[in-house]
Amino acid sequence: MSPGPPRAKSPRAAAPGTGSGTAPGAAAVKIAVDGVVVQVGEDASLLDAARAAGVGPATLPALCHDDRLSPAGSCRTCLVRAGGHVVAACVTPAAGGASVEVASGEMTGLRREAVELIVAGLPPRALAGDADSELAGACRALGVGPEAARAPGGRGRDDSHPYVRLDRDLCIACGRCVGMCAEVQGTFALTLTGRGAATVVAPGTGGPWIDSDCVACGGCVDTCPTGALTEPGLPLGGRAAVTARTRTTCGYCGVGCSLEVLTRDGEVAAVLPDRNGPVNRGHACVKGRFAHGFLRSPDRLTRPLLRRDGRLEEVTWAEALDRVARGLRAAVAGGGPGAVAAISSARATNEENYLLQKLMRVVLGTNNIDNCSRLCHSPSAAGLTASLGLPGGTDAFEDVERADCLLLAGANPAEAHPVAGARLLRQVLERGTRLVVADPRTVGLARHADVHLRPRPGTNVALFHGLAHVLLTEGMIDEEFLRRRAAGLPELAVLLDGYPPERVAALTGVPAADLVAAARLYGRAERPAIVYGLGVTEHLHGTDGVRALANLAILRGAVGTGRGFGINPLRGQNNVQGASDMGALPDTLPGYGRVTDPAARRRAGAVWGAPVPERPGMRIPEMFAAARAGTLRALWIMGENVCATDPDAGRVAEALDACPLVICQELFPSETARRADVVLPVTSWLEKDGTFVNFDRRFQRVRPALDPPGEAMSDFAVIHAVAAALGADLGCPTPAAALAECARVAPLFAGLSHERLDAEGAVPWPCPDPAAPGEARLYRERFATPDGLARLAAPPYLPPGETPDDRYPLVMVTGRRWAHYNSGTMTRRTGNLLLDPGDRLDLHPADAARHGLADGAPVVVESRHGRATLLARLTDEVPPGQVFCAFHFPGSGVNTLTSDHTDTVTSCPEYKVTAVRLARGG
Ligand SMILES: Nc1nc2c(c(=O)[nH]1)N[C@H]1C(S)=C(S)[C@@H](COP(=O)(O)OP(=O)(O)OC[C@H]3O[C@@H](n4cnc5c(=O)[nH]c(N)nc54)[C@H](O)[C@@H]3O)O[C@H]1N2
Ligand SMILES: Nc1nc2c(c(=O)[nH]1)N[C@H]1C(S)=C(S)[C@@H](COP(=O)(O)OP(=O)(O)OC[C@H]3O[C@@H](n4cnc5c(=O)[nH]c(N)nc54)[C@H](O)[C@@H]3O)O[C@H]1N2
Ligand SMILES: [Mo]
Repeated sequence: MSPGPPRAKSPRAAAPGTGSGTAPGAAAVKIAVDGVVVQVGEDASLLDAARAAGVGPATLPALCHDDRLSPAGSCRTCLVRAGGHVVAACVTPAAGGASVEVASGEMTGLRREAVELIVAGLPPRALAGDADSELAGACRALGVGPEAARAPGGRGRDDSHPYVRLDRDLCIACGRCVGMCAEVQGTFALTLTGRGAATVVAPGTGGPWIDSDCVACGGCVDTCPTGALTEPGLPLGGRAAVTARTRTTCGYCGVGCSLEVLTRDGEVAAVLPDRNGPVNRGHACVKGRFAHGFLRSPDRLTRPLLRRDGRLEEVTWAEALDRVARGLRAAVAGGGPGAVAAISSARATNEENYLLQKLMRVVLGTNNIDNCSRLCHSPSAAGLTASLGLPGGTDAFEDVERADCLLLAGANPAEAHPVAGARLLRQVLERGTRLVVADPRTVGLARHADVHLRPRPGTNVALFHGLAHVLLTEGMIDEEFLRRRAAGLPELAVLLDGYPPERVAALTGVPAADLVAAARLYGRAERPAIVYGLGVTEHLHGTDGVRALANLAILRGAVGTGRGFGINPLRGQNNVQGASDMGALPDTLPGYGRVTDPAARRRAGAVWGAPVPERPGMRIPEMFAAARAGTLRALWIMGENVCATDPDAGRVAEALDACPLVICQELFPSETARRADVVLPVTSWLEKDGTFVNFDRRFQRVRPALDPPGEAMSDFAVIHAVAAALGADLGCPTPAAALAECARVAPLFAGLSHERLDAEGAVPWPCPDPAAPGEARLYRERFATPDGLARLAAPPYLPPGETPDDRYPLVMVTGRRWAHYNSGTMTRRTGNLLLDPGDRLDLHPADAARHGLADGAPVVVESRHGRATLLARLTDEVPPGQVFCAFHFPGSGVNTLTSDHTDTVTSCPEYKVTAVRLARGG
């Protein structure tokens, strides 16, 4: 990732939808565009006014303009007359003029001349018959023929990158691509080089595009008006062949970007960001935008597989389902309902998760169901519920953007949630939001922080208590709020006596002065917000970390009041929030009624027409332990690659080998599928119908853009088919019917339906009423705790489970890199492999020197649990004594290293702290 220089504030301080200022569309100024009167916002331009009056880009081109960017006013193709002067519409405020002349012969003539001048510098192919660029459209409308493009060309191409193609001859140096990269993506990878007519876009690093800082968000391709920048699936002239457009929600991370999928003859031509997407607003990242090549990978599963004589063989669906049904029945007959368990999928839809938990509870009679939230943000769910009442973030992302101070703890959104990360970066660079980052590594937003706290991994609780200590001792707390709306202050105050900055410095390694500076930024802000990630949760004391972090928001009265924007986890998978919301958890039903609560069981049981088992089921680590102990006889895994992503992978493999029946629903022969007894081929997010819930609790629709490959079926259809093979009917035959039924079980979702989402786009929960909007901001009146009060927590700091010693002297942190996704089953089957070819071990040059390791050299990493081989990457992003790696290439064996220590409250693995030693690889 590129750090990028801090830049001056953009003149477009109130970009559309940023939540501050008047949007150009808000009614304030009246203006007549060729006699058509429109109302626009005070800061709207004449171009905005013309567009509002229905004047499109063909009539009034604006070749250097993009709504997402600050206006440049350099190309002169949007000339209009206002107040007696000829002006560039894109940079002239509408507020100054009562009327504007656009379509007159004179104005059209001026614009034609400006366009002809630009076109004269381009070769004929810029305007070839099928050219579908913005420029070609303008030329057609203005009557500029292909003969106007007569330059010889010859400046060459850059085809080095898998997703971005540059034809230098078509570049008009409008700067839009440079603007997207800087202002929207925040990567600053591009520049304009050369002089005069020879000016052309190029990576700032020089050299080929593939070696640049580009993170392939696609913004440059998206904005290019000429076809100089294109993507392989959609070259200049490619749009004509597009046969369908489908609006859907991205199936990678939890940001929930709205995407438009363009298809041609049943294949994806391109995936474009939706300009009206509530979270992404016309932006996307390398995964959602480009990483769809896995769809047609030759090893995509298209037929069911059954293990016979130790080998997986292709069989019919009937044979596979028969084996599943017989195996499940035998398991229950031999060991009772508790002998079967399911791991549901945070990659799958709400409706699929709903259906699987219903089958487990109603047909098989067990609460043994869990999902990867266990490995991820289960401490958030537990901690936020205990502190505030509900297991989700407290505010909408738009609100977080209005904060004047951001505390970003243990999250690297620049790589893991790039669209959100870019929005946060923009907030810091353009709007001056103060930034405190708590992360041992100097990556992503940490480079732009006012204060960067670098705690030793596993010491968050001490760190957050240290911040709270300073808030308390320096009087930066909201006493009125604490009196009226919170409980637990006296106990916390006693505990915090023990966390003065000097002691916290000793525990965490963070200098006392930095701690005080950070506390003052957060403590004195008017609207502070906390955003956090796995660096807080994936620890032995992850839930304590979440609660200690929530304390800060409560102490400041910055939650549930509008005077600050609470505490917001950047949930990970596309639908991890939803999988839990739907009750794919061992202790809660859809909508978080507890299985131990008779009223919640009655309510669900009444809708399902069957009793609900009351004993909480097993969590994922307990399922593996039970399998190894021989008491779990069937494990059904829908879309989780446990052999690659669960910790202490050797022990996971033992568990699957010991379990008599392992069923795996997958797209690919993953590490897990290869150990299963029955493998069922399923459809991906681009081929299915339903909904996802994103990280700020928004339900959004998922719609199929493609037909399933071969005999693959949706998870929804597979679960129904298994139920049928067991002789049961789950009801709700369609995803829409499933969400409607869930709305009857769960008051939290009672107002939601596919119909409503189709009409409204995105609706956040809680949403108890079909006629009222969902609650984007929580707790305005009271907290959702039993007594309505926020609960300050006072857990003491306890050290992590893994500690370095003489034999394992280094601390390894694991996490993410931008180009790959979790176990990489999907992204490794796309062009992303060219962007990041393998797992690397980041280590400080001082540690590298001590071990005699050069950059790029193979390095063997050993922990108390396993051994992995990676390539060394020398960097001072990590401090001496720590190393970092991702887990996107299962072959490297990273998760054989991680331990079985888990959060004491939720069993979330301690992925962030493993003691290791290094040796030179062969
Ligand atoms: N490109 C990409 N995007 C993804 C994913 C992916 O695999 N690839 N996965 C998705 C998923 S499932 C998830 S859950 C999210 C995760 O998104 P994040 O939570 O942002 O991801 P991580 O990189 O695991 O961890 C975040 C940071 O925690 C820091 N950290 C480690 N230990 C500590 C500590 O003790 N204290 C503090 N304060 N910080 C610490 C690490 O240095 C790291 O920078 O990303 C989602 N998005
Ligand atoms: N060392 C280390 N390990 C970690 C973490 C870490 O920070 N460090 N983070 C943990 C976290 S936060 C998480 S969330 C887990 C993620 O762990 P997993 O959920 O195991 O990760 P994925 O690679 O997303 O695996 C999902 C699998 O589902 C398949 N799939 C995709 N879409 C669908 C679908 O619609 N239906 C079905 N049936 N299958 C589908 C994919 O091919 C893929 O194999 O990893 C955890 N593991
Ligand atoms: Mo996750």
